Amino acid sequence: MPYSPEDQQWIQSQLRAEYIGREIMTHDSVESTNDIAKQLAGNSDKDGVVILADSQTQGKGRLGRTWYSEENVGIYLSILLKPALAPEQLAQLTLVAGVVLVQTINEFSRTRAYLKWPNDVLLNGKKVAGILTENYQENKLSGVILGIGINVNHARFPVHLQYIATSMAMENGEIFERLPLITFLLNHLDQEYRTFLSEGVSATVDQWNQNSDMFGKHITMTQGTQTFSGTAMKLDEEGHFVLLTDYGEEIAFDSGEVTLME
Ligand code: BT5
Repeated sequence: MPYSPEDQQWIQSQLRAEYIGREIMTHDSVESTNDIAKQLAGNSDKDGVVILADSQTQGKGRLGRTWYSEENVGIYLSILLKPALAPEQLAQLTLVAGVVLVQTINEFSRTRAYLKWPNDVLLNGKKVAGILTENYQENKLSGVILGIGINVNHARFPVHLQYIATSMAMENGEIFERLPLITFLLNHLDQEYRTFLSEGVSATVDQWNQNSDMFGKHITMTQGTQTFSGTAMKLDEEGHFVLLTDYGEEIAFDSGEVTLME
């Protein structure tokens, strides 16, 4: 079911947010909630607005990839944030969102979710949620769009995703209500985001390290045309991903794609 006006009111009534979620806009089907948030970027009073859709016809992943966004069963939302962040902080904001996202899923799921760097949440090794952070810059205006997709009640996935994607329902054998997940997510994101702006990323990094099960595992890291293999060590204080290569060299990455080898 698409979100009703009552659903929107209920979400709004549950939000304690000072910043994120001061305003919620719900839609049935859209191309991409990130794109709608971008269209609002010119309005100075839309800082912290949340765009929530029941389905997306052109949901976006990173690097031109697509996000499968079936109706009724998922959460697809984007948040418009106005303070301009340096590119370094943009990657850190993905970590902030990741920590809150994994905590939200674990609040409701009996099967424990873990973070996979840089922007995935996994349940039993399959992707249950993803984050897309985009910078925008237009007519001297700049800011960030934070997009979050969660597979909540999907019963199955298209063939091309069936071995890599899962839903909270598939891993727990039960159906979850979307609205409490949404309000938990937004309330906690508001808190973490404000802490991040005032105190920096260090508390987030600690939480991130505690909520990932990649460390100590053998991985390959692909960045552009280069591939490195070695052991995943941790996120360092700035949130860079530290790899100990098979040749004994430590390299810190600020972007890249990780493939688990075991
Ligand atoms: C992401 O990209 O994981 C970012 C996903 C962000 C989606 C949200 S939904 C609300 C907002 N509006 C948007 O338009 N987007 C955001 P990436 O790491 O590039 O992963 C994309 C890859 O994950 C695809 O190439 C598929 O292999 C896989 N995939 C696609 N749909 C999936 C799904 N629903 N669940 C799990 N994996 C999926």
